[in-house]
Amino acid sequence: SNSGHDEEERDSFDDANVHLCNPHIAGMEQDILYHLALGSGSHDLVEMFSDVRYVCMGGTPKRMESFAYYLMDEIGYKLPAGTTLLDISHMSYRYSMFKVGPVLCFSHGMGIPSVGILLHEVIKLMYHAQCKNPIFFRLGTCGGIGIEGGNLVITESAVDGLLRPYLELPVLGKLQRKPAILDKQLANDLKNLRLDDDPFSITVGKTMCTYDFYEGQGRLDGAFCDYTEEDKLNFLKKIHKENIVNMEMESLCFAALCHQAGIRGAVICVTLLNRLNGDQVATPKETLSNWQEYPQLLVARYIKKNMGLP
Ligand code: R2B
Ligand code: URA
Repeated sequence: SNSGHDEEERDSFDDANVHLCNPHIAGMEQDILYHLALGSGSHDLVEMFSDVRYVCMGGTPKRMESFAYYLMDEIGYKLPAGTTLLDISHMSYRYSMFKVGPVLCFSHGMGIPSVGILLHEVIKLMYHAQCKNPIFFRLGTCGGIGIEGGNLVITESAVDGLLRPYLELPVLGKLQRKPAILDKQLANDLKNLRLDDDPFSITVGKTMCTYDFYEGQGRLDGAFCDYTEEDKLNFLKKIHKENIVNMEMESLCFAALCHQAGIRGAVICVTLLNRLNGDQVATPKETLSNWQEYPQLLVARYIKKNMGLP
């Protein structure tokens, strides 16, 4: 059965605020955002976050911290002399969070359960803080399918390992399905920001989101494997024919929860390898870190342009 509000319901929203599809929150005395180490009772969330317009998330705390510093340069945001960026969620020991003017950067960990918990709390944070029309970005890594390492993929829509375009979640003993729809306009706007001398290509296509990095992505190099290289290649070629151009582990949930909340979202991933040529991530660390700056470069370009900065 389907869940969440439909197009009609969302179109009836007459303001830019983030609305929760949950009648219980408004009646709560306080809401504790446990994994962010924030709360509507303990913090003035409007004072702290109402200016947020862009929410950027990626797997690791370090990458999101360096993205925050990079953004600071790009948008000309200055910290008071002698200070450093604060990890606002450091007390949670779960996720990291850095704020640079209108941009909030989070780490989301690996996989659907981790990004899902974060999204519930960040969407509620947007609601409590009365943020207007925030845009969400996931900046990540992925395995390319027919795309060499060091190139960008922007997700047009996400599917699960059975090629189904929704997130399926057991709720009260029944399977609930949330459609994994992303903003096509936003994906194309991002793609159009590519400059001729960028060292990467940009492909807009479908993303397969899996529950595992090894067997779940058809790798031959996990601790277990009961299929052949031929089985693997047949599958990868089959999904490639269906315009699936990469595999990663969060897009399905990211797309589904953004869509249900009526929030525009985009998933921008750099390929670490072409899965048609292998399974191991063998590229030197130094090169990998350079590649992981490519999604950041593109998203920073989008934010600058959107803010009306040169
Ligand atoms: C991409 O990279 C991680 C696995 O290495 C996972 O979080 C993902 O989606
Ligand atoms: N992340 C994934 O999920 N898969 C890959 O192959 C590379 C990065």
